[in-house]
Amino acid sequence: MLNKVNQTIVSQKITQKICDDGFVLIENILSIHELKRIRQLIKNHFRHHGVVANSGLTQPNAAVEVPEINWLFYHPKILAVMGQLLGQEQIMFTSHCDVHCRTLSAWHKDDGMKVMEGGYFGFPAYDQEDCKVYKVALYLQDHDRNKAGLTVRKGSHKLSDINQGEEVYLKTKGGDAIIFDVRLTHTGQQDIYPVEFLEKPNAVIKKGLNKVLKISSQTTEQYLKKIYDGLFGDRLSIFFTYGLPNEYTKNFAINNMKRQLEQNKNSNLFMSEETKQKFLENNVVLAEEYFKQLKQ
Ligand SMILES: O=C(O)CCC(=O)C(=O)O
Ligand SMILES: [Fe+2]
Repeated sequence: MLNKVNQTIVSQKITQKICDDGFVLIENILSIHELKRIRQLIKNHFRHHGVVANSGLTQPNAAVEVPEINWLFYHPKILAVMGQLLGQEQIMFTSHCDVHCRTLSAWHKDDGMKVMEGGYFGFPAYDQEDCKVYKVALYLQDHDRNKAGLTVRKGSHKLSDINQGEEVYLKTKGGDAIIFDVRLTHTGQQDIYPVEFLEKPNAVIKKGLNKVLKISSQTTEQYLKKIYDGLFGDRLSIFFTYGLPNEYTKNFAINNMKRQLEQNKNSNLFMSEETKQKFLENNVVLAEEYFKQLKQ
């Protein structure tokens, strides 16, 4: 157990690290029991719901659409870490939550610059110090022996060019959390094969099927992805976002919610009264207070 002085040193270190590098990795934030529970809830959800995206399934606006997982958003350990990173007890929950199943990814930032004019902040906010909007990424299985977890570009939350910044692959175990600045350049699993030793066989199979059976490489990729998904299991992940209670976080939340609604093709904006109460009890203010303007 850490004593109080050591705890303070650890928390100062991670607060400095997220400011400098744009990300931190916190091990074992969920217990094995919690991990099992959340995996089951998400698997059940994707049996009948979700939006087809990035070669897999995604559920945007999961804070509203999947109320069964709301306990995660006021999980004591997650709130304690967010409070430390944001440097104050009162923080804001943005209502952003995307849940993914078997999706692929490419280098991007989550500041919405590719989604709308000026991005979710309304302008490129790479040099703004008060802009502290941090995303929690939970990968719900181990990624310490494959390359299907999160890769980030260190320090890139201060840079607009997505090709800049040292590439760092984050070896996570199920139950760990990565917390990163939404302006950080990052990518999830980019290739259909999640481990390096399949790179060559994959290329040979693709070429062979393409040449001999005249199957297009896109169709081949779809078949191979199914096989790899079957072999390596469902790759599940959850992303949700908090920030300092200020204009940056408010604008991020409102504009990000527009994107989530667009993807879901609905206008479900608000969490339940019970969930709201839980947040308030934990000193978390809700960006959804500002969503009234999104009502049609
Ligand atoms: O697919 C992944 O692992 C990354 C997902 C991601 O970056 C996102 O949801 O913004
Ligand atoms: Fe992202």
